[in-house]
Formats: sequence, C-alpha cells, structure tokens
Amino acid sequence: MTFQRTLVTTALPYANGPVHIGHLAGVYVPADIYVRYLRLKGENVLFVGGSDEHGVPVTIRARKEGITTQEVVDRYHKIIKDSFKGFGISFDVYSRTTSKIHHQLASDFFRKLYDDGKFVEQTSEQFYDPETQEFLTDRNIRGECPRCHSAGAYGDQCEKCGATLSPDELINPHSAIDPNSPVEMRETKHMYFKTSAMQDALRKWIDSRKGWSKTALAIANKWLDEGLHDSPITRDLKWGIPVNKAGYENKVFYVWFDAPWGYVSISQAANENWADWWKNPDAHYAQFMGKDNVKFHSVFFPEQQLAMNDNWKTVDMLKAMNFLNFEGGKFSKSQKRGIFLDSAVEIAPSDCWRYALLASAPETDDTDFTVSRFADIVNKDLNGMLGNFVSRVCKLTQKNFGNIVPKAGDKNTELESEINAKLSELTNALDACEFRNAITALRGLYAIGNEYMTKMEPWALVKNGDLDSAGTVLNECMQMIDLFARVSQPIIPSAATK
Ligand code: B3M
Ligand code: ZN
Repeated sequence: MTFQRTLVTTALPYANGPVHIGHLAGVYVPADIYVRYLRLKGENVLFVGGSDEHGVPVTIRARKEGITTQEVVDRYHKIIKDSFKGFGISFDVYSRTTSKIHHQLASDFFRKLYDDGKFVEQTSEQFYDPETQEFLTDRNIRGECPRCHSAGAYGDQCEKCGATLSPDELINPHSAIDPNSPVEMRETKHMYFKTSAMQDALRKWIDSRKGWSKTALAIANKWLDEGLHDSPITRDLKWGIPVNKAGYENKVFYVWFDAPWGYVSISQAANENWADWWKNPDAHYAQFMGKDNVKFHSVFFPEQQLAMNDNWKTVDMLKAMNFLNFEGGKFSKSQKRGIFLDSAVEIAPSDCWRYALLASAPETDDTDFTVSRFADIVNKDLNGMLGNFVSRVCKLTQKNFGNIVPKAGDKNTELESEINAKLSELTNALDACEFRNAITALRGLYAIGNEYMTKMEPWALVKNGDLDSAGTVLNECMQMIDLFARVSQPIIPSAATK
C-alpha cells in the first residue's frame, strides 16, 4: 500500500509531568516506526506532535509544585520535547498549544461554528467553592466512587475502577484543591456543541472508516450506540484559551475543544504547504493514541471537523493501543510509579526500549511491563540474534579476509526466497500498523541469518582450507547484515545506522 501523502499525528501529551515508557509503547514509538517506514518507501509524510498545555492537569501540577501554570508548561514542554528527541521520535515539528497561532485558530474556528449555529447556550448547576470564588471543574472535585466505593475518585472518572462519572454522582464530594473547603452548587452557563445533530453524519462517517484498530472501532461504536448528547465546550477556569464571546469573560474553552485543532495549528506553523495534507482528499491520515483518547478522536473532534463543512481531512487510520501496566500496577505520573523517559535512557539505549516495548506492545489487551521480560527480549533478540550475528560475521571476515568483503558466489535462490517471505511479512505488518507482528517478522529475519551461519559453518570451511566457500558464505552474511540494517531502521534507528 502506498499513499501519495500521509499525515501522522500523535496524541498531544499534557505538559504536566514527564512522559513514561507506557506512552512510548502505546503512542510515540509505534507512530515513529510507521513514519520512518513510510519515509523509507519514499512517501511524503508530515509527522506532527506537540504538548497539550491547557486543561486542569497542568493547573493541578502548578499548585502541587508551588509555581505558576506557565512555569509548569514551560518546564515540562521542554522535558517532553527533549526526551522524544532522545528516543529518536522523528517529528517534523513538535510544538505546543499555548502558541499564538493555536489560540488564534481555536478562536476563529469557534467563531465560525458559532456563526453557523452549531452551538447552544445552556445553564447548569456546578460545584462552586465560595472561599476561592471559583467553579470547580470535574477534575477538581473528588469524593467516594459510587460504583466501587474507593476514596478519591475524580468528578469525571474513577481511576480505581475506570467508571466514567459526573461530579454530582460522587459520595461526599469535596474540593480537590482544598479538601476542607466547603462546596456548594451554583448556576453557570456554557456553550454546548450540538452533538446530537451530528449523530447520523457521524455514523455514516464511522461506517466508511476502513483502517481503524478493533479497539478504536469498538469504542467509537459504543458511543454512537448510546446516542450522542450535546456537550459543553467552555469551562469556568482561568487557564486556557479565552472564549471570544460577550458574556464569557471568565471562561475558557474546554481543553478537548482546542487540543485536537492543535494538530492543524502546529502543521500550519511548521509547513506552509500544510493544506496539501489537511485539505487533500487523497492524503492518508493516521492518528496514534491510547484507548482513553479514542472518544475524543472518533467522536468529539471529527464531529467538529464535519460540522465545519470545509473539507477537513478526517482520520483514516486510528491506531489505539491498550494500556501498558508496570510490574502489576498502573503507571502514575503523580505517584512517580513506573519508568520515565529521563531515567529510561540511563537504564538502556533508546533502541532497546523501542524494540522491546513494541515486541510486547499492548495492541490487543492491556499488557504488563516487567523489567525481567524487558531484559530477556533485549538479551535474546538484540544481543543474541542480531548483535551476535553481526559480530561473528565481521570478526570471521576480518580475520580471514582483512577489511574486504569476500567475493559473492552464485545466486542463492533458496536463501533469497526465505528472506523475501519474511520481508513481505514485515511490510504487511507495518502497512497494517501491527507492531507485534512486525517485530516477530524482524526476529524471523535475524533468525534466518543465524541459522544460515550454523548450517554453513564458515569457520569449519576456513579450517579445512576451503577459503572460497567460506568467502561465499560470509558474503551472503554481509549482505544480510546490510539488509537487516536497512529494514530494522524504523525500529532501532541508532543501531541500524551504526
Ligand atoms: N492531552 C490526553 C493525554 O495526554 C490529552 C491528549 C490530547 S490529544 C489532542 O492523555
Ligand atoms: Zn470506582
């Protein structure tokens, strides 16, 4: 499968803390492998990433660290950007949603949708903290979960049992900012996107999607089957993009309203030909994300894109990964549980992470990361199969032929067809974004090299004085090293280049 142009975007991480290896495994390495593969095929790719710098998570972090929200996003944007670089994530551009161009774009698009009658104003009751005189967003309300009764569930979600909640369901609700501060209900008005009006258009659109992962389709269809409800796109917060409408002076846009448009604003800032991807019906658009982001990318964002009625490119291939757990529990930014990117590179080179994480990627189910499995994969596949092969071939060649690759013999059709079969397995897997299968195929290729060596025993040929035959075998092996380097490049770019 070859596309003329492919746009690839990865979920924009909140700039509220460092990224961990679960994010790498689920979003950024898969996307980068796909992009590097397409580039190798000569496709015209635009690979866009950036930090999501609005929303409540960054304000919570600021409060915790006793610094301003701006300082938080500046700090973590840099940390995240640098660590992606360290892991070879080859974005064409990595920007942020606090940029001027992004604020402008989100405001303009709100205006357009508003003028087109896509919103309706609604009043509702929300939790309010009379002491700080602030409305409390769903994330800033905590209490006992009505489902599993664990303490500390958020107003929008219980992290213990995964239930989606609304704040008024919580038992003994209190402010997350100051648990001792009393909370009360107050009326507030917000702008609601007329989601319900998009039900049919969205169903038609989803039914026309071909390349989505099973996880993604299941989530999208579940939302549609339950029926779409109008949803508020403004919030009573100080941090965010101000709402450009009279009467909304103390409000900002809901972070999930502006963030997905970040894919567009970041593309615009980076490439003057951005419309060649974004307004081109022949372009292919692939999105990568964790399953918790699917609702927003399969329903919330596309319904706005469709409502714009302006030929926006919508996602063709939505790759949603399940979660990677860490040694039997969840990763947690706030509890510093797991391995974060800054320390990961001190444990092992980035290629080891890229390869091993994808070898057991959470593609079909949540998967548990364990240090011992990680070590096992690195030792067996990378050190054992690939590293050993390269080292044995090079040493034996150098010892017997100096720094010259010995002459090729006759075409080895058997070996060639064995290799070709594995190569199509690899490219089929990469085209379909099936990364575990891709690694299996790659491992299979490395195995062909090792088995060939074992079968041909070039060291024995040398010993018996048959240097010509030994040279032929080593030439085949050298060619395999060259091939391995080229086809491994999307997955282990540093080692492949070396
Ligand atoms: N920042 C959620 C997350 O980091 C959110 C993704 C936005 S994608 C437009 O998981
Ligand atoms: Zn719960």
